[in-house]
Amino acid sequence: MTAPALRFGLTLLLAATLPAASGPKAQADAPPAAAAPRYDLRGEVIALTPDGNGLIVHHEEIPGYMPAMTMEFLLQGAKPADFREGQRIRARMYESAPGEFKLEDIRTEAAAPASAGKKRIEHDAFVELGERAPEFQLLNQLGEKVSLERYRGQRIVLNFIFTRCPVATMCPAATARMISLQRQAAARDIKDFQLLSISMDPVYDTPEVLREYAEARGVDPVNFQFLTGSEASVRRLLAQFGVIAEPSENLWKHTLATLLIDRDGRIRQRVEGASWDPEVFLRLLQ
Ligand SMILES: [Cu+2]
Repeated sequence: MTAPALRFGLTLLLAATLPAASGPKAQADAPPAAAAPRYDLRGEVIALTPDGNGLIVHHEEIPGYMPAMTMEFLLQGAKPADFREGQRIRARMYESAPGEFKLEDIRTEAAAPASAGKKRIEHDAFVELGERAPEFQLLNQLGEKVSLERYRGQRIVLNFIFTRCPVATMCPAATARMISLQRQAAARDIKDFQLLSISMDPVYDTPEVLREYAEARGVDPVNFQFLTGSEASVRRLLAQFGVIAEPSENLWKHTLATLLIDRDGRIRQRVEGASWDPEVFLRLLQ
């Protein structure tokens, strides 16, 4: 990854995930939009941005400029609402302002033809509400193997966090809500559900680290597990569940989502961010 590409990608995610923080830093060497060089881009639409003003796109490598990554784009000459998740696009990309990227001349492409590449794309495809949640093989905080299949017949509330998260309003707040959910469910005698928090930082978050994290917060492991696994399997799950995590000076710049998976393994509810109301899930679990 080239240094400028890394910096732009991170600045973009910082702006996207921490709106209260200062915006992209001015970069004196950024060219004005009209003169900015254009790059051919191919990729897949992951989602509309939370504010609806842009698209989150997983794009292929742009040789000599940027590696394959998932990032946000503003659109020139098209509306984000004209696109849907999973759509393949081609476009020209340019840096419209420091750390801000735009797509122009956007064309949709037919689904990739049957080829070696197709399997990978399907495997990483974003899973929508009502669809079956992707299967996974991970380890819990006790070092036990955990697969989604193991909980067939139960409801699952699932999110992604990492133990070193330094942003109080992000992972720490999300974990506090999961704990509150667990306690309120116990108080109301709600059964047959599991809380699963998958680490987006699996290299650091070993089962031992996750066990300490859980114990320090008084988590009852009977139905609340913290999961980790191989870097590749976690990256794939993040893509499938539409959660973005990119390396940054804060370790990971990331989005958050909490999902409810029903007894048949289908995604029934999805709430973005860390400030969700446990009551939303308690009502569905009741
Ligand atoms: Cu975090």
